[in-house]
Amino acid sequence: MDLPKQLNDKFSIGEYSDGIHADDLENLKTGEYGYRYRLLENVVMPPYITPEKYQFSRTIQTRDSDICYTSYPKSGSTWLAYILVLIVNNGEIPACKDTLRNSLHWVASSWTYPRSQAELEATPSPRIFKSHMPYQMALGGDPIKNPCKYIYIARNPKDVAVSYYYFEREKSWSGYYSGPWDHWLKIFMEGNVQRGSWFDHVLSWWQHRDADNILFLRYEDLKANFKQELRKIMTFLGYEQHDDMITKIAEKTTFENMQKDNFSNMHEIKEFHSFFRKGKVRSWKEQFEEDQCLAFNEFYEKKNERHWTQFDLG
Ligand code: PPS
Repeated sequence: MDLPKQLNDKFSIGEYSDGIHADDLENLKTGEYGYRYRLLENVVMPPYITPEKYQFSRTIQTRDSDICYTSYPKSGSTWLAYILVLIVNNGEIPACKDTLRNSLHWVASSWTYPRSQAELEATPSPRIFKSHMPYQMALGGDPIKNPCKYIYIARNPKDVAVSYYYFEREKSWSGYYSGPWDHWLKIFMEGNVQRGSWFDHVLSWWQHRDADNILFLRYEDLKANFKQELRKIMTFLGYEQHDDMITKIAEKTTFENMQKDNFSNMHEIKEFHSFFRKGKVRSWKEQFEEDQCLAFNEFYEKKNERHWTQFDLG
C-alpha cells in the first residue's frame, strides 16, 4: 500500500492500525476473545502480513550475500538479528543506522519494517532479512533453490507459548486479544495463533537443516554456550573469527544490554514496551499449572511420534 510519506511515518513506525496496515480487510477474521488474524496458504497469519506483501516476499530476487533469519515468534529472533548486524559490521553498530529495526528488512510485513522494492534493490550487500515464515512460505521461494543463507532459531515451545501470550495480549495487531492463559495455551497447541502451529513451523525447517544454506539454531544453546554458537554462525556465514570481536558481540547482545540500548530495545514502537520481558530458559515454570504441563508434554509426544529429535521440554 503506497501511503503519503507523512502518514506512513506517523503510523507505520509506532503504532499498528488495521485501517493503515492490514489491507484486504474483508478477509480479516476474528476468533474467540477478539483474536485477529488472516489465513495465507491456510496458515494463521497476522493482519499486517498482507497478501500483496507476502507475494512480494516470495518472489524477491535474493543474492548469495543475503542473510535471512527466521523463527516462530518469540524464539529469540531479535537477539539473533542483533548478533547478525554486529557480525556484518565488524562488531559495531552500523554508523548510518539509528535502530536495529532500520538495519533489517521484513519484506512480508506492511508494518514496523516497511521496505519498497526500490529500497531493497538499492541496499548494499550483505542485506539482512527478518522472517517468521514456515519453510514452505519462506522469503525468496524455496530456500534450497535460493542463493540466500537462512538461519532458523527454535526455542522450547513452552517458553514460546508463555512469551507469545504476553506479546499478543491486549495488543492492536492481535485485535486486543483478551483471553485467559488457558485459552491461549489451547489455541497455541491447536495452531490457531498467528503463524500457525509451532510444531509444524519448526518441523518444516528442521527437515531441511542439513541443506548447505540453512543453519538451525536453538535459543537454549545460545544461552548455554553463546561464544560457541556465535562461532558456528560466523563459520556458516564465512566470517573470520577474532577473539576480540567475539567478546564484543557477546557483551553487546546480552539481554540486559539489548534492553537498555536504544539501538536494540525498540523503544520507537509503542506497544513493544515490554518486549524484553524475561529472556530466560524455562521461565514457563512460573506460568504453567501442573495439569497444563502434563497435557502439553503428552500432546507434544504425539505430534512428534514419527518425526524428529526430541526438544528438551524440561
Ligand atoms: S518476535 O517478536 O517474535 O520477533 O520475538 P523474538 O525476538 O523472536 O523473541 C522474543 C523473546 O526473546 C527474548 N530475548 C532475549 N533473550 C535472551 N537474550 C537476549 N539478548 C534477548 N533478546 C530478546 C525476549 O525477552 C523474548 O522472550 P521472553 O521469554 O518473553 O522474555
